[in-house]
Amino acid sequence: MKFVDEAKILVKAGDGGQGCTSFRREKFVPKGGPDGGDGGKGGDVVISGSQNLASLLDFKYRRIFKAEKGKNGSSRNKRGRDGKNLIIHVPFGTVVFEGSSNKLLVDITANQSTCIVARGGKGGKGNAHFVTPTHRVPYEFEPGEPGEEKELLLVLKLIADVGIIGLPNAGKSTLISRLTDATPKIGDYPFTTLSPILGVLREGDNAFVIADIPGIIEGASQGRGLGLTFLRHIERTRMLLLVLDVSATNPVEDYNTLRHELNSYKRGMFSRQRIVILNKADKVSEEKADKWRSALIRKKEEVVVMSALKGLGIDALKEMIKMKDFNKVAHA
Ligand SMILES: Nc1nc2c(ncn2[C@@H]2O[C@H](COP(=O)(O)OP(=O)(O)OP(=O)(O)O)[C@@H](O)[C@H]2O)c(=O)[nH]1
Ligand SMILES: [Mg+2]
Repeated sequence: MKFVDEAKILVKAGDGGQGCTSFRREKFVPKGGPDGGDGGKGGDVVISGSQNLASLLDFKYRRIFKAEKGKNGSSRNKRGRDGKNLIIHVPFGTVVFEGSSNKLLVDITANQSTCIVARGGKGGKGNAHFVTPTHRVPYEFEPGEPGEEKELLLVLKLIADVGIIGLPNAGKSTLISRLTDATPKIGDYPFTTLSPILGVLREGDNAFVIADIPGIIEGASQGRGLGLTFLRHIERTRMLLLVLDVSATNPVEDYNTLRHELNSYKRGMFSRQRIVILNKADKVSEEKADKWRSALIRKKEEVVVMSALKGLGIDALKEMIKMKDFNKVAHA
């Protein structure tokens, strides 16, 4: 399935129903008092989080969402029926902005899973409301109020505990396939992964949602490559796994690039918990791996040397993820 993480839609809440002008008809009374009922309220447009959705793809095909109008009032003081609310289902992690002002309307999470984004119009008053002692035969009625109409920008930020980040071809997808139940595409070329992938790592009673995103290159924070668009998906993770290819010319330089791009994307992105992974250790000598490991330890990093392809060091990494998360909770 194609992954879509941004969409623009138009929402229109229902207009209120019109009030009614009518007079009672009774035997021997040619014109009774006014009995025109009020119009019903227009339906609201509601955004609601759904477990079953993982992308905003549906919004590529349908962009206009209208809630039902309120019904008009009728005689015998009958109020028109209210319009039905229209519920738009979005994946958890969707942030909703008002298109015209860029104002944040709601961030759909488990804590706030629904929000009215456009309010239906009030129904108009029927002529029964306009009667006074000196105005016994009122013909006045109100039209319903129009429902709100808005352009919305939906932006999906995946909700994951751990984010995997690295230059293209470093072995990120191979790693998530080792850590979780995910089965991503793996290829011996850069930009194999074109959209984020989620997997779940179960460790005893703990479960971590892990996100693998497309590779980051120098300049990603300025929009180069695919990086910037996808950095938003690791914006909210608690922990980062920085994957470096230990057989590259200079893994420490790659580390510096990642650090720079993350910090330029958003301040504080690099200050969260992280583990640096020197991957593809099967391709280099032990001395070489040790050299880069020491260089990164001098930068105060916690480092795991491993081979995602051969499955070496996976258990140690799993343990470290669990311990780090445990420590964080213990110190919170
Ligand atoms: N020798 C060796 N090769 C590996 C290792 N891990 C991954 N590879 C290979 O490196 C290549 C890239 O792996 P991917 O997992 O697709 O890398 P990626 O970081 O997800 O790449 P992009 O999605 O393009 O950014 C594939 O050919 C993998 O088989 C490893 O530990 N050792
Ligand atoms: Mg990949």
